[in-house]
Amino acid sequence: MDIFFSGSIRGGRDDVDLYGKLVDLLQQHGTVLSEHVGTEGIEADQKEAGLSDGDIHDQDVAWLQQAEIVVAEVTTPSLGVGYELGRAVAWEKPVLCLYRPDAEHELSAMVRGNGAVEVTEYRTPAEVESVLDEFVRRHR
Ligand code: 6K6
Repeated sequence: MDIFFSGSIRGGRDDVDLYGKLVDLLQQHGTVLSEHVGTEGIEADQKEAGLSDGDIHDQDVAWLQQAEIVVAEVTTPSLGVGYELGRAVAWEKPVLCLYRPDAEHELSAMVRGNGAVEVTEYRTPAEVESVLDEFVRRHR
């Protein structure tokens, strides 16, 4: 199964270690096309590789289109994550958003109020494991 994982990059990298753990969990179910979102130093790596913002946009949108499911960590607000969620919903992809309710920012109404998006609140990656299992099973 091809999976797109979405998480903040320029919106802030405070949660990068958590994204890495979520990517590890998702890799038990298939190929995480966007696994780089959970990797530290991605901006530097990609600048070194000579990738422009246009290259990154086009690659990510192609992976998003290819993916069978989309999982987003939405606790750190990010324009790019919001954009990817909008595209995924328009393509009628199954979308699961993971949100930590003790966070500084209240979740956007455009996510929580979106009937086409599932939102799960959690505190630790261990709590998400069974949610991911069940979400994958339903959309396989
Ligand atoms: C940019 C220029 C040179 O290197 C970079 C590295 N940046 C990105 N690389 C890969 N994916 C990205 C990058 N910036 C944003 N994205 C996509 O948008 C990812 O799929 C994330 O889910 C989302 C994050 O958006 P922002 O607005 O928080 O950056």
